[in-house]
Amino acid sequence: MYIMTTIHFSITDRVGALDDCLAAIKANNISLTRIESRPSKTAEWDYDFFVDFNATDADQVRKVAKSLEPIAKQVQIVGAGGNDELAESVPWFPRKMVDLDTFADKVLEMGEELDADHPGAKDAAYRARRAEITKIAKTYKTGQPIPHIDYTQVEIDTWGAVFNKLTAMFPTHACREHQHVFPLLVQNCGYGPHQIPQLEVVSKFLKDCTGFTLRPVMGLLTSRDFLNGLAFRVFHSTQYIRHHSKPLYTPEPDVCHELLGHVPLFANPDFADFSQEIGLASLGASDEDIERLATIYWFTVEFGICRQGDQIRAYGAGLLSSFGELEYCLSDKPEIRPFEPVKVAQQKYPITDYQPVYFVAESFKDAQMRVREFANSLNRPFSVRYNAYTESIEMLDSK
Ligand code: HBI
Ligand code: FE
Repeated sequence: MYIMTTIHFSITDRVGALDDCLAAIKANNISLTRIESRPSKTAEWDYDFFVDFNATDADQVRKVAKSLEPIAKQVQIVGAGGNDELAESVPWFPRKMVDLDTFADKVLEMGEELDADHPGAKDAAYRARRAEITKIAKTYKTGQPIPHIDYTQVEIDTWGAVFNKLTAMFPTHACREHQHVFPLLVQNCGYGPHQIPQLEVVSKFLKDCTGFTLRPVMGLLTSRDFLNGLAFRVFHSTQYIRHHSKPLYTPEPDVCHELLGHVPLFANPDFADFSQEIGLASLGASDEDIERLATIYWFTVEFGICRQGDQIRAYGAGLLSSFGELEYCLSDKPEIRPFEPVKVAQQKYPITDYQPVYFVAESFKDAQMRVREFANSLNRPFSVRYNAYTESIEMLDSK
């Protein structure tokens, strides 16, 4: 396994300065995969360089850094593929949209290997169908249209059962942003009880609304990969559907959860900004900070509720796609606390039961501001910005 590495260094403008640095790297028998430069923010006429290469081991990474030290300034290992031996460095993160292609075969659970308690675990035909659908995600590359799926009648009936149950509750339980977008999805994206909308059509719609796009995914990604995608306004979406024997239950994300729960909110500009804010904070974050950000994601994008006038409504996709919990979360049974990221980040939560605690956001803008403040308090040696024109991450001043 190669270690995908990024090293940063600065040089003072002089003829041949970069050449010397590249020669030092070459002396380690390494070929670069990318090099980026920009005028330094810290000293006039200095230039920052970011070089990427695939190292064979941690030792090689350290050697390259060492050999640059005498001839460059501020030599820093920015990313080393999450390698533990280089724990002092910043974990690797995607810098360009195409870097997301490397997540495709890193899923935690795959359709072919369902847990024993999954409703479809003993259904060979269901497992084969899952494998057929997840193959699309496995081979998908940035920029391609998401292939069309001809859903079977059984699959459509499952979707229809979920669709009818949930849409009956949206007027009284969903936040106004969700309710505002839903009719547009019916008009433009084929939402309705008699067909399962295609990801490609939905992705194009979202792109027009907020710049968010969908990317097919085989199953659960690691928190780091999943959150990193949000920095690019990319939402990883499953394309398969839950087992027909239990239409109102799924132990994992499926196309009902994505399309009915997540998609309507990603069409809202404030919510899109909020989600990307979590994504940007996750780039190169430490494992502990990823855990904190994943918890914040859990209590907002998945299980968030918000104040709207004198009422409380659901905006989390886990709530909006669950018939039982949507009812429960607005009842007087769970505990409700204000959305304060520092506290939210420490909250323990069950994954399979209804949540005992929910956090109320005052608005998506307010929540975004609070998350930004929280992100600034995390210890990361640099800050990042997304450049939508080049679909890439720019690294700002080393802190
Ligand atoms: N992966 N495909 C996928 N979908 C999710 O909703 C998802 C994920 N990985 C992690 C995750 N959600 C969250 O629970 C947080 O850990 C970010
Ligand atoms: Fe989800």
